Amino acid sequence: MTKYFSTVLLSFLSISIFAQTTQLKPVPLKNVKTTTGFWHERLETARNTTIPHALHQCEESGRFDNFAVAGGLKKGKFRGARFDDSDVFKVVEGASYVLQNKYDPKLDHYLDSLITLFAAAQEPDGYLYTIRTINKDTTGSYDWIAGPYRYSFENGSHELYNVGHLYEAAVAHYQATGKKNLLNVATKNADHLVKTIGPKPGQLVVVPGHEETETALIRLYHATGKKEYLELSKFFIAMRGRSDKRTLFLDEHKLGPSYFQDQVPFVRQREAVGHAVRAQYLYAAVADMLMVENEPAYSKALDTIWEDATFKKQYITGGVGAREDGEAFDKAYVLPNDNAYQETCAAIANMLWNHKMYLNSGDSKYMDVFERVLYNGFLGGISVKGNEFFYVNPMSSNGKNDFGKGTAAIRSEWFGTACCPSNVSRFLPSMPGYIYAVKNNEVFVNLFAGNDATLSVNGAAVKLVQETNYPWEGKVKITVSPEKAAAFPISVRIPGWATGQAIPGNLYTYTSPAKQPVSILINGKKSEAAAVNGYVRLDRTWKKGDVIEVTMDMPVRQVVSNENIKSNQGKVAIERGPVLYCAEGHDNNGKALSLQIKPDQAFTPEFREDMLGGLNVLKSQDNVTLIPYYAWANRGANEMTVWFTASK
Ligand code: FUB
Ligand code: ZN
Repeated sequence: MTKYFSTVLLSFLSISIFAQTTQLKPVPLKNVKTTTGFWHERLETARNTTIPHALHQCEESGRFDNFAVAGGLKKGKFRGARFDDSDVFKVVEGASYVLQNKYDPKLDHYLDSLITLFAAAQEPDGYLYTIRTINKDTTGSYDWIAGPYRYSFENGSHELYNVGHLYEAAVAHYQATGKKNLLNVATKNADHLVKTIGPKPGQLVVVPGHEETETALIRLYHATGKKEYLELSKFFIAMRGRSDKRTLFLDEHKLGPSYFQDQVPFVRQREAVGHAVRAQYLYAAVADMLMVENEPAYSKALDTIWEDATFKKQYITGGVGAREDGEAFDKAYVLPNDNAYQETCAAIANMLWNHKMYLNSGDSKYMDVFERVLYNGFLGGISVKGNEFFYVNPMSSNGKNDFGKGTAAIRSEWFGTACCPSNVSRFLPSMPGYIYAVKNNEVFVNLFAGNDATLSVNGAAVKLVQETNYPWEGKVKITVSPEKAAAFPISVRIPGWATGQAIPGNLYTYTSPAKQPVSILINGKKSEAAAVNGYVRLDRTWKKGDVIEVTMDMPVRQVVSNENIKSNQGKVAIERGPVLYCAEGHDNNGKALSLQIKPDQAFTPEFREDMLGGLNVLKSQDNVTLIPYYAWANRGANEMTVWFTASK
């Protein structure tokens, strides 16, 4: 790098002496324990099935052995693909959340044995990437993926992406156990990056080909206080769109630089483009950065990109990335149904991004998107039993054609490229961490799930007990118990679905958007507080055992798409509360695709305890039965559709 360039870049990075801003803080996962209901059952499934299953798959596929071989503990060859280390780190992250939910000495011990392998595989200077360490002397076929030297073909190699997941796992593990064995591996690697990559003379100028490291470095900074991690993340963000100034990417998808969000510097980006997981991990990292330093140019880019993604490029599930080629965002309103790509990882990335946007702003619209993805786009990615997955998530299926990376039209236990199952494994057990947020002395209740939580409000402990049968019923009871009687506001989110707005923007709208009644009782007495900006704010002196009861009417609603979405013209979808429904052939005499729905067709919810883990089906007079979209493809291949022809 020329002296001139390094000076310009250093000054670009150091203009960021911005004032600190006050954002919302999530309530640590350790302080929120699910107790009963929908999410409690899913967390139990994660603990008892998903995590053990994912660990087993990593073992069987050679992913653990790669660390043992790289560390000289075992003889053998590298097995798998260059991004496989990341799956192991993601599952360890998920297992650490499981430990945070409920300590399990066996799992703790098992993780320690894996961490020993990671430490062995790490090279003396901190570098960690099993494929290169094992194939040190190999040239030829490995060159194109790993590049001739460290970080030379970053997008192909995933060297930085992999260690990003290591950092996230390390922080989660440290929070779970208080032990630094994994954190030490992570910081040794991050210290190596800080030394090797950056704008100073003699350093490599490279950025992650697959974003993730940016957000992970900020998380590691928060856990360790080491400012250099934040600075390196800032460097990575600042260098995007300056590929002429650094190591070239390998354009394997021939989609050009926008595949990597590398078309122009981030501050000039205005649209959600390229690989959907990469893109949203970048946007999430910039939102993280905004929580440390208020940079208006970042906010402007982020807000505009968010509107582009949410108002024009999002499926009704909250899933994104319509296009298979490049696993990418397509053009505005191009959202096909049968060949929707909608990678499960992209749904997870959308939640992570929206949650950080929420923490920055306190705007409930981001939690509306989050909740939509949570119950639909995300949850559809894992089977009800917790051991089968979708990588690709279509909106309709004829029950025959292959649409995914797995077997035709059914879920798979694992994939060669296993980013989705490992991502589900880390996200699912982290869910309780998204239920609450606190800003100074104000408590925000954002999601509804049976749980006991302890929050710190102005330095004093407040216990909240939530009881609910959400998402099947719209009634939520919250018992508030501060240590001592104290005055503070509790803001309860009233979801968009309850106030007649399907989604922020006008991509999807209810055919009858009338507001439904929301009732609030405090200690049995009606509260006059109304929803403002998505929250009812209950500001009073709370004392031990005070009870808030929120009841939201949950009618079955028909949804139509913005007319620009060609694939949905003349079609309707059905929702109730946060849950999107679909028809599956199993419940409708083998038919789903040809079903029609009348404008006034009435559906009645019916709870079926025996079916697919227990759920509300919707039944109409003419015997059409709908199930939640998330629960499809759990009974073998069959027809399925979300969008129905609207009959007259
Ligand atoms: O490249 C790593 C992961 O594999 C990406 O996030 C997924 O989209 C898949 O390509
Ligand atoms: Zn994936």
